[in-house]
Amino acid sequence: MSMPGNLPVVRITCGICEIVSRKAQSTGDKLESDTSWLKQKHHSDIRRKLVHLKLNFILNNLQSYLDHLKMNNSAWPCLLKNISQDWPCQKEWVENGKPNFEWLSRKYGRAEVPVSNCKERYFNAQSKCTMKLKEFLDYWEDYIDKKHPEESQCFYMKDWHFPNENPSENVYRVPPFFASDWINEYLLKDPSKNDDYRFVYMGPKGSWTPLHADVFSSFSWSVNICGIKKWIFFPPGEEEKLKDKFGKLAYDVESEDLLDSSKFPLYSPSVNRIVLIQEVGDAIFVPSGWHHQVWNLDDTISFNHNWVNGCNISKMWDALSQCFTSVVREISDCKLMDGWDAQCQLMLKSCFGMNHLDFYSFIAAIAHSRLNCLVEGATLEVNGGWCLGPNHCRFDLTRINALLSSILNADVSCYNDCVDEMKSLVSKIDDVVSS
Ligand SMILES: O=C(O)CCC(=O)C(=O)O
Ligand SMILES: [Fe+2]
Repeated sequence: MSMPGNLPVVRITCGICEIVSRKAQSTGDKLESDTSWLKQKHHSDIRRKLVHLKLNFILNNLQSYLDHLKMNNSAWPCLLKNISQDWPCQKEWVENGKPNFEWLSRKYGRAEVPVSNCKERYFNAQSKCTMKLKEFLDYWEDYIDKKHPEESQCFYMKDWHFPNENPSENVYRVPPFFASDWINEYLLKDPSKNDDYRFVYMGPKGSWTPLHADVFSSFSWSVNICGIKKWIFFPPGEEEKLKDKFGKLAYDVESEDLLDSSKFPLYSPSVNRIVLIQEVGDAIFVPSGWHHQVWNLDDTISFNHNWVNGCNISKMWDALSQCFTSVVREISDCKLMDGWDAQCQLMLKSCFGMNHLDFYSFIAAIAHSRLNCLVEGATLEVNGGWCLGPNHCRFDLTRINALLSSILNADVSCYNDCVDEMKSLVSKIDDVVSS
């Protein structure tokens, strides 16, 4: 794995390093090749973590990505180069490095799209509305013509389910690294669900996404076909230091408020973080549970998916269990009322997006498709037209069995009605995997 010499894009930094990095930039140094800052005493923690990483966060091929995952147990963000050059949207949606407003308006202008107002906070997110895509694109073009004035509105078109709404258009292809994606595979197999976690984001320079961790504790990936994004990642656990005295997560990690210890008592500039700059054609891999904040440093269009597979399914289960615990705590005073269990499941679905039975149906469906492949000797075609072979099916089944066995051992009462079905699935998997 070598680091391309002409790409001064990766900074691995703590809050204090941000200061170092700004200094280094102003003197024209390439910080990524200058690791002297790591020798400073206050970086011992980062240094320890980086010893085996050799500062390699830019990866050039599938093998380096697999090495990265193996080395870091999927736990570190990374950036993959040259992903979108063959995508039709790279040519059709972008002209001279800017969105092709005319093309996008003509083809998709009538679509109703979700838009966030980046200057209007709504609790810990941004206020949202819907617009016709044409209306958004007209606003954006005008904003560029006026040179992105500070005082103007800053709208960001986010979470447009483009592939779901345009199923016959193959404007991009899921990169092979991200092909094993149980959630979208499951949802797309059943058109009645009419849901997916595949999105297009379009935002002017200055638009941004507040600090958050992703739905279901999933992975996400994002590819820019136009523009530049700046990502700040916080390793799991560090977000505790980004909470205010009421335990509420910061909205903007770059806000001066964080430096006020009467508001954010646990914050210090040395909170560990990784900063990555994503340029055109770059894919960013966001690991499960890493909080992140994102800025569009230029007019940017990206494709994003959330995904779960055998590597992070146990994290999704942990997140569901944690959400269930909070629901139970919240309505514990009504425990003796009729229908309390059902009410907990209803609330779990509304705050997590799935209840216990939904989760089981999801992993059971994934297990059955893999069992079918192994028993029938077939290959499994997944999102992007990639095929998963028998070893991959075995890997997925092994992970599902580990999870189901731990759920059965923990005696989770919401599964009382399907314990027999779960046990029989576990033993079928054991039989097929060991044969
Ligand atoms: O690009 C953005 O503004 C946010 C993307 C994001 O949070 C993600 O892909 O997980
Ligand atoms: Fe995210």
